[in-house]
Amino acid sequence: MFVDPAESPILTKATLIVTQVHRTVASLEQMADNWGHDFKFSPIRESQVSRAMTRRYFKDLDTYAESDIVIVGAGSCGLSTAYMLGKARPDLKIAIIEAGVAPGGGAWLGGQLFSAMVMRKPADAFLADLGVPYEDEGDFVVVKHAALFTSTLLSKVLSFPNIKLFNATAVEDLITRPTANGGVRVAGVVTNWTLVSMHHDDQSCMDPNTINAPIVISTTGHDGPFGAFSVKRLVSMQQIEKLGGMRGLDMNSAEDAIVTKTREVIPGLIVGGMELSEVDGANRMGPTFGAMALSGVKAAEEALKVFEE
Ligand code: AHZ
Repeated sequence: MFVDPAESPILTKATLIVTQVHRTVASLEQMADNWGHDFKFSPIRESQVSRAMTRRYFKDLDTYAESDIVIVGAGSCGLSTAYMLGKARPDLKIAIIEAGVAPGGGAWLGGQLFSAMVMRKPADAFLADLGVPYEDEGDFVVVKHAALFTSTLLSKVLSFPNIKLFNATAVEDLITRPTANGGVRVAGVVTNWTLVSMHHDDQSCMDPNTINAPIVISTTGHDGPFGAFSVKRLVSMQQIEKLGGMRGLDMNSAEDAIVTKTREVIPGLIVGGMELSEVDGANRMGPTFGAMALSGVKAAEEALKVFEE
């Protein structure tokens, strides 16, 4: 049967894509004709580059100074949280603050510098939703390279128009407000360039910046130079008595515990991922990442309850 392409939306779309591909190939071919002789980029003045970057960055700082949700830490849990939130609520302003230059935390490799990433079922549902291919090994699945998971997740998160990642920026403190019952709620974060945060001991007068938000989701990983940041601050703020401290490795109990315990630890502060193991004294799971993805899904659901009320 002959189908007129103009009559079929699928064929029309396919024709469009093919045309775009042809155009790109054609222009690359033209470019190749000029290698070595008069190759020319379009002209630019240096200040245009500077303004193109800084104008956008400062507009973002202005826009996200009042956010709906701040996610602290762009590891596997924080990025999974952001992905679910971005999909569910394009109307919310979501800022991600990541101390490192490179977002992704420990999820660029599967474990001990090996490439493959293991996720136990049912976390395969998250991979399927994301569109990351995997090999099915029965009770668990394997992504051929952890970087495929992290780069796919990152590219989807960064494509949401309502999510802004501020990397090379550290959360140095939490904004707090007193509650009616004499407690404390978290109402935002205090930020600084990470390089500045690392030099408070040898430089003075480097006051921070702030972001107000009714919900902060902290996913800063287990204790380390930056890790477990928010929950350690809760102890010094006397909002929790002491940390349980991450326990030894037990994959089975650790992953279940992290997902089960993902919650609002004090009003306004949801904690997910390995940061939680420090609060609750949960085991670590080592190189299995299903709990990070599903803790992110649960953290997003906990946050959305606030905006649905
Ligand atoms: O740079 C940190 C990392 O990218 C970032 N971060 C930490 N403190 C911060 C702060 N401000 C801004 N104060 C901060 N950013 O948080 C990110 C945490 O990522 P992660 O991969 O370390 O944590 P996760 O909980 O998403 O994933 C844990 C992965 C692990 S650890 C582990 C084990 O040790 O057994 N097993 C798994 C699966």
